[in-house]
Amino acid sequence: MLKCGIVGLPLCGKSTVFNVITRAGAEVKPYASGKTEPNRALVSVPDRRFDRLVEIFEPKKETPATVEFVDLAGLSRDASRGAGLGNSFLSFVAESDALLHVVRLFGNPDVPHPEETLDPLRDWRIVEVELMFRDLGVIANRLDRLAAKKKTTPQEVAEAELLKKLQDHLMEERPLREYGLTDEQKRALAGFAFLTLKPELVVLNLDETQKGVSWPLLSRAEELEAVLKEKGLESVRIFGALEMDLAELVPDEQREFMADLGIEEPGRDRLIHRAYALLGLISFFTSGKDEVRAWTLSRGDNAVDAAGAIHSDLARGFIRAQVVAYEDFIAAGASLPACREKGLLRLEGKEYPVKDGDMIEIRFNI
Ligand SMILES: Nc1nc2c(ncn2[C@@H]2O[C@H](COP(=O)(O)OP(=O)(O)OP(=O)(O)O)[C@@H](O)[C@H]2O)c(=O)[nH]1
Ligand SMILES: [Mg+2]
Repeated sequence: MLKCGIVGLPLCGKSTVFNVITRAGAEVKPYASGKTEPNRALVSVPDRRFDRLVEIFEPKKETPATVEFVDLAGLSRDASRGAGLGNSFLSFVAESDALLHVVRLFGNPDVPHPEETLDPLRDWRIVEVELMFRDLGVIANRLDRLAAKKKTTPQEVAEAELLKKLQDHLMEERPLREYGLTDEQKRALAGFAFLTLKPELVVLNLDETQKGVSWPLLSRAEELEAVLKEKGLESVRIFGALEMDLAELVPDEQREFMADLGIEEPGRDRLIHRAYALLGLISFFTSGKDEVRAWTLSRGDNAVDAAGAIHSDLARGFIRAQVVAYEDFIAAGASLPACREKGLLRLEGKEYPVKDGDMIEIRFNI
């Protein structure tokens, strides 16, 4: 199961964002409690295509794609040197496949700010630097251990060389994702679980009391967004507190509430979609009277990977995959025979790269 970890300074609204996404009702509190065990929830990925397939096939069972979200404790300045919850917290970050980095842009005088003032760009940097320090610590440990060895293999010599370059890079306050590692190098370094190599989506948690044109915090948001853009990082704006209330309503009430506030699409859907894409995930569908199901693959996975996601037997006995794109299926009146007639239903071999939205049936023989 792929995991998205929610990070940020204490009291920036992480649990609020977690609740927006998961509707799990995790405790949102005015003071950092020092709780170490994170909240976790599996979230179904909203997908209109999936919903439509359920309407068409009316299956006995429907299984949407899921991603796990993990709500972590606040990361304080100097966490990498043991301050606050320190390293126990950072180990939870290490098991995440991608990070949602929440930055506070709401005023709310009832909620203290760990740095006293509101400065989103500074706050984002504090957390980034902590993540870099943690990666530096991991590298230093490994280099010490390699240096202590009496005999080193050629691979270890090469590893130490690369690690030293990464160390220099981090010392310039640049995250490892900006280093330009090859896929092969990334695979070799996977065991270190470097935090600054993880894909990151920055969530700007806006102030619901300052919506509108003359919003004084807007320039602070834009300042941060400009820096993120330069770094190639994605960001998304949400009204955390507001959307948390929204997520707790039934759909009818939600529509009313959104209309009142002039919100078009719930931040929840946007956040989940962006997180899913951030993780590099795509969905393919299997559909029939028994079950309509969305399966998760990584972008670039092939037809055998798709078979293997369903069952290892299907991968082992794989003959062909029968594939039709969801859009083609709908355009052909949601009829497989019509798709076949029009040549939209294809038979693909093992190497076929699965595309987001493919409807697949695996032909196999065991
Ligand atoms: N006005 C306003 N208050 C917010 C918003 N988001 C969070 N808060 C408040 O800020 C406080 C902290 O929110 P949490 O979501 O618990 O923050 P957190 O980052 O999980 O906090 P820790 O886990 O303790 O680090 C709560 O009192 C929230 O109600 C927001 O968008 N607007
Ligand atoms: Mg929290």
